[in-house]
Amino acid sequence: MSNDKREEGGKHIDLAHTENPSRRIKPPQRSFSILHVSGEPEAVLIRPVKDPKVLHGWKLNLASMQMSVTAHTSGLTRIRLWNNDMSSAWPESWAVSCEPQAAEWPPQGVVETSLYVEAGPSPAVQVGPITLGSWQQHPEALRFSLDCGQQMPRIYGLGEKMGRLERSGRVWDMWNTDEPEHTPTRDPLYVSIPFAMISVGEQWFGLFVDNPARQYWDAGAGSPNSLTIDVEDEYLDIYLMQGGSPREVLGQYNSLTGSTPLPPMWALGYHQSRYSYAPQSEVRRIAREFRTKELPADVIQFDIDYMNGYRIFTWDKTGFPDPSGLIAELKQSGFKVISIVDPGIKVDPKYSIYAQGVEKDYFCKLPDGTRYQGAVWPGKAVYPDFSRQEVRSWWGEQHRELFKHGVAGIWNDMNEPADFTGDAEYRPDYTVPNELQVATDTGAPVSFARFHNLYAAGMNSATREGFAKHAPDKRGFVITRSGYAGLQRTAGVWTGDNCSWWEHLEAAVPMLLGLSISGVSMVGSDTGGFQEDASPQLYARWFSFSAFTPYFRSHTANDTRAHEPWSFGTNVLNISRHYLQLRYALLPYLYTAFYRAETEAEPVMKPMFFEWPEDQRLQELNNEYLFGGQFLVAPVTSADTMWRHVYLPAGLWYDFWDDHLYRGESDQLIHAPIGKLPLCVRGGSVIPHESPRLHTDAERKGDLLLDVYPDAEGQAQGELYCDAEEGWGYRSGEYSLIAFTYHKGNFQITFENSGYSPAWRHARVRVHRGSRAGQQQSAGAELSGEQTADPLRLSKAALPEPFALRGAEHSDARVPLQSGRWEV
Ligand code: MIG
Repeated sequence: MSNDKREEGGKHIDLAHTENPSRRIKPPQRSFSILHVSGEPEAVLIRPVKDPKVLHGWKLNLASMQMSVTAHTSGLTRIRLWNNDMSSAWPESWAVSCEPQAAEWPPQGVVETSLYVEAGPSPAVQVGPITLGSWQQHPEALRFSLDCGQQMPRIYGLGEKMGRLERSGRVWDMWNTDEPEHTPTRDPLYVSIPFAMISVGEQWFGLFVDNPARQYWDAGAGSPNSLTIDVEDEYLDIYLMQGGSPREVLGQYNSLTGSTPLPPMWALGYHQSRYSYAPQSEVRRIAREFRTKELPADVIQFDIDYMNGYRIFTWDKTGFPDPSGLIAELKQSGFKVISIVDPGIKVDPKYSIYAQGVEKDYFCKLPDGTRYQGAVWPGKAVYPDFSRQEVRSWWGEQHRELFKHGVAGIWNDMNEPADFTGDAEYRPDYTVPNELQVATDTGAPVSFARFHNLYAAGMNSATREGFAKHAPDKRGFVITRSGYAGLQRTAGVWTGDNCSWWEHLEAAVPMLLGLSISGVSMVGSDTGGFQEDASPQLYARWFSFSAFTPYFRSHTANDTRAHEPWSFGTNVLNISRHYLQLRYALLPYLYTAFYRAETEAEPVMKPMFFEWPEDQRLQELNNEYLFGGQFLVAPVTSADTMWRHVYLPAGLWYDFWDDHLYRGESDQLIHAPIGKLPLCVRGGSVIPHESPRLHTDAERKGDLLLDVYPDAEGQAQGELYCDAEEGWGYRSGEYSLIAFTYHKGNFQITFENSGYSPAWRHARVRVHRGSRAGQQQSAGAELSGEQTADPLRLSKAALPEPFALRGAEHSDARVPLQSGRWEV
């Protein structure tokens, strides 16, 4: 694959890099030719409905290709195009976990727009205002377009990308890449999810192109009313979705690719990491600091230096002589361990994993049958062939070495896969060569060019097999750097090597939102930034933001200043503690959001347009979002900025810190000194929370807390999900789902499922009345007084109090946590 590259005097020149300061990658210039139909449609599985052209299942021969179209009553259409003489099998789809069942016919109402397939020299599939067609071919790729006629689509999704939440006007590259320089136009990064939500007028569609080979998505850059997609393979496997809202379209996508499983509760706690905490005395010191400073936290992560010479699944005998003892001791103080795993296996005949893999023939090979050797941290390395079930099981098995000592979670890094022998300048080539082959279980080898984006998927499912085998009673927890569509079933994603830059804090918001609406609910960024040294102010702002993201971890590189909550002085320590306590207080709320992520594929972090698709002001809003369904978060992402502009959509909104009431559909300027994350609660909410603990294994004290924020009609509702917080009992009904409703002084609790007795016997119900006082006159006033002199000098006492219980008007009642109705 040549991307603006040429050889010059034997030296490899990357034009994209040398000629364009942003190193923006353009798809290769190829001249495609039109695909023609030869002959009549064959195997017509057509059932006409209103119009004879409305088809159900349909297949025809093109000159050199075949095409099939299958429509489902659910609003999902699948279109496949394949080469008659395709040399090898398709790589298995690892994205689609369950094929939709053949729909009943005639459709039961869901498909409102008819589906047309125009047979003719240039076949086209038409759904409402959308036409899929212009099929073209080239020896190296296939191309097609999605055309929206006279309308300009808005395009969302596409997974982990830099830049705006609304993706149109650019060409996007789907090619998993170890790219540490996340500048605004840099693309691709580590994860490829070729799925977009497309809004045309008031209608919502989804497009998923299920090909793990490289894809280029021209999202309205060439022509504003269409998308043109090049896939570097001999087949196309396309799903077109149709729904009444973005939520419905995402639901369709999730019904194909699966949802994010409920994590164990501890994984929602705080994770502390750095490259690397080693030797073990350093790990102990970190754990101790958390406890002496009374900082809630659940996890310490072990980066690559816990290993013996970067040999995967080994321990450094000098630095970590007693992993079992260490991990048991950490457990005493409420810490779990997540350890990093890389795919590259050191070439060392004395290293048993290498020796076994060689003997069993488990590593990727060149076409001439020799084992490919690349290089990663351990020096020369080989890469397991994760396309094979046998290899995945073997890899899963190796986790025994980690789990037997008590490791609780796995962090899969470098799985694009990165290869240091590749081209470090042109990062998409910083990987194993495309000529490599994976053997697959079909018996037909597939070139790495066609498998590349699935490599991490294979590694992640192998990790899951390890959990299933060696820790079957645990839910397990996997966080990955790379992945493909459907990755949410096996892992969460952290967004890789950002920098301690304000720009990267700002970029993290749309980046995490893009992943969230591409099916991945468990997402987070390196708090404080990975490369470079955070300033106290940046760390404090990033920390408060991350407390309101699904995966909450601080991390930093090996050559930077310390990035622990106490590394930036007392003020930042106080701010960090405050947000840790808030995070831990809200764990019941967050856990409930994750229950909805598993059962209803509802993203935990949601862009604003997702909830209010009709509000024009929200269509391109990058810097506000919903956390769960009820908190609006508007982080401050620039230095020395003490006020934040926030647009509030329809409804009634409560300032979380002082209960100030805002009418919706309004612009607000909210006071936001360093210690204050602008946060609003949606009127009409009941928020379940609890007294913060130091870690999630600690005993619970006190009642369940239910804060009620009535809407303009005096009503509110909320819910709480609870279970054993670990293990699989919940899948067989051992959980409770409790609904709360409030209406003008009446509070009702309904156990919709009562398979698990909640830890709380009572609930304290506090009804907020909202404060009419000017915002700056309440809690903010104290802050502004202090921060005018020095915004970083923020004493513990001056931090805003959560849930506005200081001074603000509210009522307070204690009720038993059981189904019933009370006056509050
Ligand atoms: O190329 O294991 O993104 O989080 O600390 C660096 C060392 C390899 C990259 C990961 C980063 C991790 C680091 N790894």
